[in-house]
Amino acid sequence: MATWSKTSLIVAAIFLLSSAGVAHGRSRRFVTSYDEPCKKMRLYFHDIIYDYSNSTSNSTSAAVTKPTALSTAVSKNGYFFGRMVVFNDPMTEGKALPPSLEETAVRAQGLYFYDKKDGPNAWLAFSIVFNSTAHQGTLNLMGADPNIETRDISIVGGTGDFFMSRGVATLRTDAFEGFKYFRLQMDIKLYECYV
Ligand SMILES: *[C@@H]1O[C@H](CO)[C@@H](O)[C@H](O)[C@H]1NC(C)=O
Ligand SMILES: *[C@@H]1O[C@H](CO)[C@@H](O)[C@H](O)[C@H]1NC(C)=O
Ligand SMILES: CC(=O)N[C@H]1CO[C@H](CO)[C@@H](O)[C@@H]1O
Repeated sequence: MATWSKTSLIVAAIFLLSSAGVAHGRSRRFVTSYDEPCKKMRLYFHDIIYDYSNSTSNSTSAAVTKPTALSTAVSKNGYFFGRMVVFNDPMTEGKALPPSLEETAVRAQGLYFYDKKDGPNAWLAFSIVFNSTAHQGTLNLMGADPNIETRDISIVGGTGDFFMSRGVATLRTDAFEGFKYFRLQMDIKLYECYV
């Protein structure tokens, strides 16, 4: 390494960057722009929770924990402390539910759990999986989801078309029907991405 000239290091760096850029069959440029997002998308996240009355095929999300002794003692209105929900939810560009809940070009796959003793304060970790003509790849998101009107979670990375992407997603609850259904508006803003 010590014997490498500056020029050969630069040549190697350019080679590595350009091979990443053409990895998906087209030449792309990596942009880092903290003032303005290099990419913006609005998607709606539909969480259709198995509520023991809807048919199982209508549900894309389910609680995977039983209430703990602590949550039974302190939680009200079903916001059980420690309640964890695993989902494989449809995501859409518009607000309407898609015709098929199981087969959409964009999915949100992951989990959330309630982390407040007496209210709907959650923590989210999931991937947005893109399988469309526009995008192939994933974005990985995580962060605190407090019970306030808009909240930001981190986009910590990506794969495929979103290789090495990072940014922020602003969430807003757009519809809420108790423990049966809720819809989140997600404004995805990438500040590091290939364009
Ligand atoms: C489940 O979905 C099917 C198809 O959309 C619908 O016909 C049925 O009424 C739904 N069932 C419930 C309980 O919502
Ligand atoms: C992606 O979509 C195609 C059809 O458009 C489907 O055949 C394929 O199984 C999907 N892949 C995944 C991983 O869902
Ligand atoms: C998404 C979905 O189909 N939700 C339905 C679950 O069942 C209730 C009635 O039991 C309907 O009101 C929801 O629309």
